[in-house]
Formats: sequence, C-alpha cells, structure tokens
Amino acid sequence: MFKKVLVANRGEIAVRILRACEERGLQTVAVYSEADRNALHVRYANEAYLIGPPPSSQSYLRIDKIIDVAKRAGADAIHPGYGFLAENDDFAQACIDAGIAFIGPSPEAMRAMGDKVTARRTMIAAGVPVVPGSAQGLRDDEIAAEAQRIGLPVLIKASAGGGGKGMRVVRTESELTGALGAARREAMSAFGDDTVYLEKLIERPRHIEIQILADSHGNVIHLGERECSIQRRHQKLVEESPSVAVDEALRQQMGQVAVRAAQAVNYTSAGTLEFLLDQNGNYYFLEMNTRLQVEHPVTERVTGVDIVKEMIAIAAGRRMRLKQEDIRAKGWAIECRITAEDPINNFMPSGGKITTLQEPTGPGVRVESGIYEGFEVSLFYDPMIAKLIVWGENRAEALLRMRRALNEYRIGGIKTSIPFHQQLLSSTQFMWGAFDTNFLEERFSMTYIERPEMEISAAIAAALVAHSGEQRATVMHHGGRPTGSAWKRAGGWKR
Ligand code: MV4
Repeated sequence: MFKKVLVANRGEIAVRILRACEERGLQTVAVYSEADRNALHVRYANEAYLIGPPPSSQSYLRIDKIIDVAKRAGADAIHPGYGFLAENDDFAQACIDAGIAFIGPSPEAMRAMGDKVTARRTMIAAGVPVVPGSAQGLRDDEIAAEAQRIGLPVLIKASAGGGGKGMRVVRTESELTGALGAARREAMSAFGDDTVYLEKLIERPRHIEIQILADSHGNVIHLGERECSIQRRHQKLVEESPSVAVDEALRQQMGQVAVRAAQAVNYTSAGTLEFLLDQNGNYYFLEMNTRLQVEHPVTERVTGVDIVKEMIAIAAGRRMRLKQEDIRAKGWAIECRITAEDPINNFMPSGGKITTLQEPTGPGVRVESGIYEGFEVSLFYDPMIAKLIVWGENRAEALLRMRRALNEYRIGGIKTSIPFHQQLLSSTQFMWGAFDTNFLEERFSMTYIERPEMEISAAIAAALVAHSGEQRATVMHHGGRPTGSAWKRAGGWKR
C-alpha cells in the first residue's frame, strides 16, 4: 500500500480524499494556490505546498509543479479529484513516468473515452446502445445528406466535446448551415478541434449515469444508477440514487451494459457511464467520465461502498473484495450542490467572507464542505462550496429530510443556492419525480409559488404513494405525466 498521497485539488473534494487517506493510515500532501493559503484542504493535510498564483492555469493545472511537489514530499501516489487535471491523460502519464501511482484510470482508457466519435465506435463494437448518428467526423459537404439519413431533428456535437460545448440543435433543413458553422467555431475555441458529427436529437430525456468500479485483475462491478436530470446550463444541481425512472430490470440491464463498456477499454478505477433515457424507456450511451464525480456520495450512501477508498486500493493493485452480488442499494439518497451563487439573480457568482456558518447535522445527513466561518470564497474557482447529502428509507423520507436539513443550513456573508433548493423541494413536479433534463430551464421558476393551497406534507405523502415498492418505475414515461396505477389511485393532478 502507498505511504503518502498527494491530493492535486482543492475545496470539498480535496478534503473528502484527504479524509479517506487518513482513515487508511496514509500520510497526506496538499497543494494550494495563493488564493487558497487559508483553505480547509491546506489545514487538513499533513503537509501543504504553494504551487502558484490564483488562476488555475498557473497553479492547479500545472503538471510540472505538482509532480515536482510530489517528488520533493516523497508522495508515492496522486489523487486528482474531479475537474482540473482529473481527465488529463498527459498528467496520468507524467505521474507514471515519475514513478508515482495515478489514482485513476490508465492514460489509454482516458484517451479511448476522451474523443466522442472514437468512444461511440468502441461502444458500438462492445454492443452498447448509442444514440443513432454518424460513425465519424463530418465534412461540411457531408452534413446535409447525413442529417437526412438520420432524420430531423438532429444534434450537431463536437467530437472533442463534452459538457454541451459545441452542441447545436437542428430542427429544420434551413438551420443546418448556420448551426454547423456555430458548432465548429465553438468546438475550435473550446477544444482546438472543430471535428463535429451528428446524432438524432432525443427529446426531453433523463440523464441517468451508472457508477462502476474496476480493479487491475479484471474484476468490474456496477453500483447502480444516479439520476442527474436536474441541471442548469449543463451544471448539475441535484442528484439522487436510485432514479424513479429505473426499475430493477432496467438497472440490471444498464449495469451490465456499463460493465461491458468499461471492459471494452480495459478500464480500471472508478468511472461513470452517462446515458440518456428517453420517454419510452430506451437508453443510449452518451459518454464516460473517467474520474471520481461530484455526486459520488449518493451512490456511497445507498450502497455503503466508500468509492474513494476503493480507488486508492485499486491503484495500489489490490484485488477488489466486492462482488456484484454484494452490492445492494438500500433506501434513497439525494444531494444538493451548495454553490456561491445568487439563484434569484440568474445564479450570479457571489464571493466574499463567510461571516456565519451553521451546517445541518442529525440522522441521515452528510455535509461535504470546503468552507468554514471566516473563510473567504474567491471567484477564481468553481462556485460549488459544499454538498448536502441526505438519506431516507424511501424517496419521500429523503425529500422531507432534505427540506429539514436545508432549513437548518445557515451561510452568512455570501449568496448561496440554498433558496433554489428550497424552492425546488416545494415543486410538486419534482416531488413526483416528473422531470427531465429540460425541467429547470422550461418548467421551473424561482419566484412562482406553484400550489399555495396544497399542504406540502400532502404532496410528499402523494409522492410516497407513487414511489412505494414496485410501483416506482411505472411513474413517468409518457409526455411528462405519471402513468402508474398508484398515480391513478391518488386521483391524478388535483388542479
Ligand atoms: C444529447 C441530448 C439529446 N439528444 N444527445 C448535453 C451534454 C452532453 N454530454 C450531451 N448532452 C446532450 N446530448 C442527443 N442525441 C441532450 C443532451 C442534453 C443533456 C444531457 C444530459 C444532461 C443534461 C442535458 C441538458 C441538455 C441537453
């Protein structure tokens, strides 16, 4: 096993990883920028090294400086967290070249999944369903015929893409040329590569992802799904596990497909396969995230597996003790991302000193935080400052517990996303689980009071009926309306 681990990250995820190291008896090394001299991860580690000025391009993204610190400190492994260098195959290779273990997948596996067109081709060969679309990057003169072959509406996507950059919807032939130019320009400036391809547009899908773990001895397991449809401008705000849209049969199918996908690229470490789930219950591979994800705690909470500790053991060459049959999800977990943004002012970033901080505690509550009272939130980095994760025996209990925990949360001095989460948890559509990836932007408002006459506890009780036992997966597949028998017994919409 390793002796000393360097965490090449900041904020809540650095603290999360440092805690896992501490519990495994490993020495820890933090790196920090000039803006993070007083950051929590610096205080938490056994040693900490300044690596540069505040901009991440001069600090957290500097491969040379981080490797240099690792050598100086005598670290034998590096965990990259998420973001920054986590999916940078050059960084993984630089670690290996320096004789330091990279706690993540191989550079080859990263590359195989980094390019979308290549990943699609590999997945098709492995029998993984992908969205109908083109098999390679397209020239300008090929686009029109390809769009016609696939059938409108289509989506133009950047091959080097991810996160929605370089993506354009095309609904009519006349939009094609303009959208193509825009997609190419955006892809070039974001990725330095203007290769684009087409996919059939899946209307109002859910975003469902499967967590996998793979060791270096050929063992691959999945830890079930996360529902990640509640997002704004491609930033997730709430995640849960399981999903109301996934029943046991679909879970097993998608899980097996995810395992096959990971095996197809000789994947090791923790990874996530992203799928779109359409209104008819069909699922399609989108992309693979070759890293630990922000929302990993909801999976940890329902399965009891510590994903970060597993990543460390896998990187050390250990054989996974867990077998697929050991994995059994219990209850329901929900995560709310707490960001330093003002939700009633278009999520405007909000920096400054944290003047008061009172974090929720009590049964079923977990807080992953990178802040403390007196800490100065800077605008240099991602606005996410903490995550609130709750667990309940079922979705209704988890929802009620999240409402309670959000009401306990006090963060003074800056604006946060807490009021957004409180409003979302008062949305009957959300309570019902009746949402898709378009929900926040098309059918949710921060100011509109949805059903003032309806007792919130009654709405949650209705949600409990809808999602009890086997009925869970019958909800929501036709035009956004629940169709299950429990829904009909509950009397449909009461408006
Ligand atoms: C799609 C899609 C519909 N149809 N592909 C957005 C980010 C990138 N990872 C893929 N994305 C999408 N691809 C087809 N063929 C809809 C989205 C999409 C989306 C996906 C997941 C989560 C949120 C989303 C929000 C808007 C669009």
